[in-house]
Amino acid sequence: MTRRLGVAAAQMGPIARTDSRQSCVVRMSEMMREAHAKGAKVVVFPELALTSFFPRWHIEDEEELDTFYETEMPNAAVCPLFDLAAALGVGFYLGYAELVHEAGGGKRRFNTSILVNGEGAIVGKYRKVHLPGHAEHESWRPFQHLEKAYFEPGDLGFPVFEAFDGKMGMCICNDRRWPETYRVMGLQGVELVMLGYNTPAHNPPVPEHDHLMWFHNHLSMQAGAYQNGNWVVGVAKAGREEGCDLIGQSAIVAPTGEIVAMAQGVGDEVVVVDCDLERCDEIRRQIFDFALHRQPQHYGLIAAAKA
Ligand code: CDV
Repeated sequence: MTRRLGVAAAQMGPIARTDSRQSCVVRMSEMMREAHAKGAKVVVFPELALTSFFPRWHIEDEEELDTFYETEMPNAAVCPLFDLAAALGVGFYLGYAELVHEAGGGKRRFNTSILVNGEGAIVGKYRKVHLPGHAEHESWRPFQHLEKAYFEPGDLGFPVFEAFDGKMGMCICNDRRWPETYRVMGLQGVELVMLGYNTPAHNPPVPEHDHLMWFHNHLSMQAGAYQNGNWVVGVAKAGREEGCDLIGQSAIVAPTGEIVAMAQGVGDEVVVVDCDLERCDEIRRQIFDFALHRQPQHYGLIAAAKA
């Protein structure tokens, strides 16, 4: 028995600080059309796909900072993408910065992704749990990574959604490096984990790891796929963005841990794989049968607040 789902990794090249959301949506729409023509039913776009990766800048003016966030979804700028999805019958994963205005006048900020179905309706939402970087301006860095200042950790956990005739999960960038991310979704039977990333090729605190950035990217996603028996689609914003090199190598990983397709360059590029969601069972029954082999009485430390 097979249960096939055409999945597209829609890698994006750089987005300049002055690029409009509309121009990003035009690029994404073009890729959605290509993905559809290649048989895809769901298209995965990167993390923070509507703007340049703004945590690289120390932005003191709150009004200016707010311009990088979406206060509603969908909104006028992204409506053409939702409309196209509905017209083609293709769903998508989209990463964006979310600003929530609270009743008392407060603001909450999240690094968010949504899952949209083939009717153009939002069927899932995720807020990034693992925020890398730092909360204060650090002048020694060649570029900042202020996610800890510009977002709070997600408050939705790692939900799994019934969509596309399967069980879909989401995470965002740094989440992909943490085994707990996949395991919490694995325990809910996730079959396909979608994720977008912005990963600089240079890691200022540990430059001796720079040559390993590509390896660690794939290592994390391949381990997450194999150890939980699910597909992983990891999609980069890649290339030289505002002087900062971002890694590419967007990949689709089978539940066996094998990379079955990968982007070749660091620009806008669509990679499509016909994923058989039934293949999750191969690993879940034969290797990692959770019900049969897990020993959670020995795993308490993993969920303890502090080790
Ligand atoms: N956007 C990210 O979460 N980037 C991190 C970098 C800073 C290491 C990542 O894990 O790829």
